[in-house]
Order: sequence, then C-alpha cells, then structure tokens
Amino acid sequence: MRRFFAPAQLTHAPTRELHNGGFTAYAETPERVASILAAIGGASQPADEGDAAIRAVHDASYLDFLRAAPALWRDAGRPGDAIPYAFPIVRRRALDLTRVDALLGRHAMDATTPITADTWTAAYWSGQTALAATRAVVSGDRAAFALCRPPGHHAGADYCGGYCHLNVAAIAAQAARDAGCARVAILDIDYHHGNGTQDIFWDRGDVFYASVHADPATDYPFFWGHADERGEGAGAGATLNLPLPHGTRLDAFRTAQATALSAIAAFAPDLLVVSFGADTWEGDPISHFALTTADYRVLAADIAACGWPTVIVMEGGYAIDALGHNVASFLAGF
Ligand code: SP5
Ligand code: ZN
Repeated sequence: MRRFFAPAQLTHAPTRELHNGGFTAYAETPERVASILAAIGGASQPADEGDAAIRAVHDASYLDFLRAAPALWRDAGRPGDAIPYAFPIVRRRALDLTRVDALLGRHAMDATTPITADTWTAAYWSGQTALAATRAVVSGDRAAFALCRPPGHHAGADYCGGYCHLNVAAIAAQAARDAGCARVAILDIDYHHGNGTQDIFWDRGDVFYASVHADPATDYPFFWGHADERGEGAGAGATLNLPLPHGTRLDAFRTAQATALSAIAAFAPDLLVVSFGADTWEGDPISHFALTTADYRVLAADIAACGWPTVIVMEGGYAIDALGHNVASFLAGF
C-alpha cells in the first residue's frame, strides 16, 4: 500500500490549548508523525496539485481567513497563536467582519484549535497528502494511506475545530466524486464524531457518511453525532451515527463497525474513505475506549474484506509512543 506524507505538515505546532478552564500542552503534535513514520517505514511526498480540490469543499472566505489570520492577530498586537473567544451562535448571518476576534469566532467551532503562522501551509499539504492517496486509488491501487496532519474531520466547509483545519476526508471524497466515482462512502472510526464531515455531506445523497464514536452525550463534539442524525433532503438516510459508551472494547466496536459496513454495502460505493483515528486505543490520553494494538488489525481486515477501493486518511490518536504501532497494525490488517 502506498503511503503519503509531506514534511511541510510538521510546521503547524501550536504551543497550548484551552482545556478544562486552563491552558495545557497541545495534544495534536508533530511528534505524532515521527511515531507513525518510524513504525510504517516512511512515506512518499505528494505532488502539489494546487487548491482546486480544496476549494471544492471549503468556502473561499474561510480559506482566505486561514491564510490571513496570523497577520491580523499579530497586527492586533497579540502574542502567540490566534485563538477565538466569541462565537455567533444566535445570529450566524452575513456580516462584513474585519476584527480578527470576529473572524476567528465566525470560522471556528471551539477555542481549542489555534491558528499559527504555519497552519495554512501545513493544512494545505495535509490536503495534498489526502489527494495523492485518492489519485492512487482512483488510478487503480487497491488502497492507499494518507498520513494527514493536521487532521480534518471536525472541520466544516467554513470552520475549524478539534485540531482540524481542512477536512481531508471530505477533500478525498469530493475529489473521488469529481474523478468519476458516482458514489463515495466515508467510514469514520476516530474516537470522536466527525461533525465537519457530516455537515459537509449532510444534504447530499452521493456521499454516505457512517461514524462509530464516543457518545456525544459525554464526549466532544457534544452537539453532533447523536443516533437520530440521519441527513436531510437528498441526503436523508445517507448519514449513520453509532455512538458507544466509555470503556468500549473490540467486540462492541467491531459490531458497530459491521453495522456501518452493512449500511455502506447497501449504498454500494465505488470508493471508500476511512477516517482512521487511533484515539480509540486503551491508553489514549484524551479518550475513553479500550481497543488494543492488535484490535486494529481485526478492524482493518473487516473493512478490507468488503472489497471497495479504499483511501485511509489519518485523523486523531494522541498516545505518541503507541500511535505508530497502532497505525502499523491497522495497515497490516488491511
Ligand atoms: C481529530 C481529533 O481527534 N480531535 C479531537 C479533538 C478533541 N477535543 C476535545 C478534547 C480536548 C482534550 N484536550 C487535552 C489537552 C491535553 N494537554
Ligand atoms: Zn479524535
């Protein structure tokens, strides 16, 4: 299986994040990548194909904001990374916003996802990595792995959040659609619900979104991922959420994943995108499932057995030392 990664993805390195009322070390670090590359034996540099496939998913105003935010923040006299604090939850209407704090709040879903001077470049190359893997699979590879970082599944068409800036799974799925795949499915098995991916395809019937994740009654992102969210309009029935409780082990996770795979099989996709997070691991520092390193081999084999051309994109996973072994186990099982 070909693997892709661009060194520019390492440059995004926020110093801290808001957590439980104070600042702590940022969990989504460049060291995650070193752990994965060491365990999977390296990766190829993706081509730079420009931003057309990114613009096919994200609003132009949001992309302009990601590029401009660091300078606006600095010009406002602020030290460190740009972080929002006010959000337009009641009146999310068209306004000509100029103040950096207003722009930050308009284009973020939380205060845990700083924007640095390098964020745009790193996220851009995370997108190129997802696209390179998608091109490989559309061209006939059975599967490919995109070592995306920053991750993507919490980012919507016009907002960042949850350590995510560009939705790499959505960029891969849309690129596959535009390359001729009539139906694309996304299986999201990160610990957290992929609210951004769900939002982007919520009212579309051509991209099926299925997610197995921690119950949003107890876990981030709280406002999305409940079992009764099934899509709307042309997308009615093309979203499937399977929330699970703290302490979930392989048996329950595998059963839920099988339910997701059955629904995807009924949809009959031409291509599958897997949003893979290893934050379901038993020792993850921010999560509460109990999968073992060996379990990832089983879960990946179940996905591979379905036979769909598959693009695997990296999402979360924060236990640095185990992360590489967990990713390697998943790729070996596939
Ligand atoms: C892609 C992904 O897995 N995003 C997860 C975002 C979760 N955000 C809520 C939990 C924040 C926990 N912060 C821990 C800080 C440790 N220093
Ligand atoms: Zn996660």
